[in-house]
Amino acid sequence: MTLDTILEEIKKAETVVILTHELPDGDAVGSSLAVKFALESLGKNVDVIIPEYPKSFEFMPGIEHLKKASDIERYDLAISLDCADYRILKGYNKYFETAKMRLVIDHHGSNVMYGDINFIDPVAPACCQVLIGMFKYFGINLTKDMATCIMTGIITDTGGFAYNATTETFEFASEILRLGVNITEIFTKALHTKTKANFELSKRAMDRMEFLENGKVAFTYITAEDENEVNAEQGDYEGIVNIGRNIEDVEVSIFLHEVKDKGFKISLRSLEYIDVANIAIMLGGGGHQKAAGAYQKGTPEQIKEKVLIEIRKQLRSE
Ligand SMILES: [Mn+2]
Repeated sequence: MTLDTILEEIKKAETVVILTHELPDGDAVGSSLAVKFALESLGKNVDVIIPEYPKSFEFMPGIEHLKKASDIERYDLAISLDCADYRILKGYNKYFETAKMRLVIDHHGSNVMYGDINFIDPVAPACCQVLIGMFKYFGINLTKDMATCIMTGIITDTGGFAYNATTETFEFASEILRLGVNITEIFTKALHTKTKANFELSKRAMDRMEFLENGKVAFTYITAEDENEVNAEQGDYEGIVNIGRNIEDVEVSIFLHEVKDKGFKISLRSLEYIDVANIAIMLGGGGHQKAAGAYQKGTPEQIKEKVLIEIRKQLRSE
């Protein structure tokens, strides 16, 4: 079984590096820290390379140990978490490529299986949830710190248990309450508290919001200039895509934000029947049925038209 092979590789490795996708979210950071704690409990030497992360995650245990880079040239084992496509690790993927063994753990159905070993559970609403069963199988003792990191990933990726949560999600939530994990703090810090810059960016995004296709599609964007003007930091655009999705009659929300050298990151959210993963794949990205993304170059107007072409195909077949 894959899990036995994974445990064998972990046991063999002396040096381990953990990597995740760019613009790391709560699931990326949470799963990385949880795996670090778990492997350290097995006596491993573990580096997590996450050069930048949103300030709102500063409450997470172990976050002070994240590294920007490493001196180790060749790790025994590299683990990629929450990262569907290895191109996303760009800039830091040298640690992945040079490692003696490469392991991919993820929950994206669109994962391209770029590891020597791939463990993908597309039913899990967060990569963090994939870890729960894995740690149990390995006999790793769940600590309060580990559980806090895992829960942060689950709460952020499910929008506070609203999307794709499974029975296992709630079973785990009940289990970790007994460990004394402060779920309220996770909700408050990782989900509810918005930075002032996020608020200012949201205002601009709302002002620009357009409703298309008889109100079924909401579209908006923010530019690098907007982010500069409000002194935005990484992650300050988080959640803006949901503003459109939460409006009456809207089935798909499209939100663009500019990313240096890459054009715009397109974030897509759907409510019921549109499969945004499909749309993202057509645009060179990926994701889940109701939450997906891709990068595109061009003006917001040009990108909007491209996305609309794909959305219309699905609206027509409804
Ligand atoms: Mn995730």
